[in-house]
Amino acid sequence: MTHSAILDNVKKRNPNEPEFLQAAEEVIASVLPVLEKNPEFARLKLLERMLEPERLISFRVTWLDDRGEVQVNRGYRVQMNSAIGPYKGGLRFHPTVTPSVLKFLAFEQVFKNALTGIPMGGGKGGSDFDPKGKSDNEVMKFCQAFMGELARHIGHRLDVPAGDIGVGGREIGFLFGAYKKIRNEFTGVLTGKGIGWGGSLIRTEATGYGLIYFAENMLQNVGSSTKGKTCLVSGSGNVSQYAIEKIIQLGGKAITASDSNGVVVDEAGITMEKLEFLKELKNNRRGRIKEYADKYKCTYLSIDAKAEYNPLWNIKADCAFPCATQNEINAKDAGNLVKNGVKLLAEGANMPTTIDGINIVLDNGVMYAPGKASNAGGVATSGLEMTQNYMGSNWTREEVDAKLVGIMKDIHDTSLAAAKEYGSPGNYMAGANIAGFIKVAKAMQAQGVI
Ligand code: NDP
Ligand code: 2IT
Repeated sequence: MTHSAILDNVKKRNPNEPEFLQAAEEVIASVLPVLEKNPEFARLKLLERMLEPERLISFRVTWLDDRGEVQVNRGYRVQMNSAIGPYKGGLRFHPTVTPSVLKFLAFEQVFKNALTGIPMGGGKGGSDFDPKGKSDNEVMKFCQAFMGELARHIGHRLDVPAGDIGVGGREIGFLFGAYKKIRNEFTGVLTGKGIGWGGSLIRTEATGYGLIYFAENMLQNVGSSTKGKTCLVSGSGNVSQYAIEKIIQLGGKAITASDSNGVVVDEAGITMEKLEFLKELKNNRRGRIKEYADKYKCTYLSIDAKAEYNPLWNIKADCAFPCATQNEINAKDAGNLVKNGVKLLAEGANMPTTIDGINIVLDNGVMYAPGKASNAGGVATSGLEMTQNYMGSNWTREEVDAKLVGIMKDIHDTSLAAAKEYGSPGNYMAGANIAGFIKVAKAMQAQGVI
């Protein structure tokens, strides 16, 4: 089948799922040369099979808020592909969560997890529950109700969820407690657990650190490094915080952070001390980023979600690291990045750049790393957490960090090699899609038509 025939078919089957179709379109275009070289993959309809979730679970979540009012949310788990290992991927709690969003995330997760070299299949889940403005007690009540249903569908050898937007250490704790109570077993059914009850050192830092390790590999590949580079970072959550930390540690200068309301531009550079304030503000007080601008007297730019472009991507810099959410860089933003001299765009978020945006940066010679390669450090370290749980012992901080550094280099090198082999030298997007696809395709081929 041609690119457009496969894509048309996916469109017909998933008519109201723009995010899923966007993720699918990018991968289909990248892997066509593989299907041409391996007609057996095409005959077995491996790509078509990968585009269909093995299982999609949707359930009602009912809970009582602090006023005693009944609240009704929707919960989901998309079990996308288990060819190379148990389903693995995060849970997202955000009002924008829909089956389309979770299917795009689960689909990308399959390729990302394959790239890590750790045997993990792909999945994603979550709810339209909005943790913003909720008390700890309400978040706990919701997590317990959510796990009340999810528990029957997951397990440490079956499906191992973790965090994503709106799900951090607090939520994983409540979810784990609920699972343990329901199933009466202590297993590594979730990752991102606390240190002291099954968690791995470095898991909290891993996505952000891994992103900057990946970018460092890209820069070193062209004889440069992070040192001295001015960097734009979006978001102010888990991924952003540790991306900023690693940029500082490698001698770069991070000058922005944001939340859904606005952007702070700190021309002097975010220091470790300012970053501690940001972590306290976001993780403990759960406040808004404007407080940072007020405290450190720097520029604050409001974000208007309906505006043509995001002011964050219209600032002079060398590198850009989107770490907030999907489609935060559109074609106009991509044009602004190019205009402002940005030479490297590496994605911490999942699918933060639209297809038009990607084409613009690639056409203008910007080095571009897709999230499924550059943000894979988080799930890779989740894989290391699973391994430690299975072994029943723990690695040190240095051991886990060294493994993370090695995995990011491997993903970098594998993506570049696959891109070259299939005729798109230097194109990390093509390379990551191809390398991830081949790994999963071979496993599916060996396991028969199921
Ligand atoms: P957090 O919930 O910790 O932080 C999310 C950040 O993004 C917040 O600053 C939030 O601002 C902002 N944000 C969320 N939605 C929007 C939106 N619609 N518009 C503008 N800003 C928004 O999440 P993470 O840091 O964990 O995740 C960030 C991204 O990284 C996501 O794309 C996620 O899928 C991806 N990722 C996460 C991994 C992980 O290990 N956690 C691993 C790999 C990828 P506000 O507070 O205003 O909502
Ligand atoms: O998008 C992602 O890779 C994550 N949210 C992390 C998933 C995981 O299982 O650690």
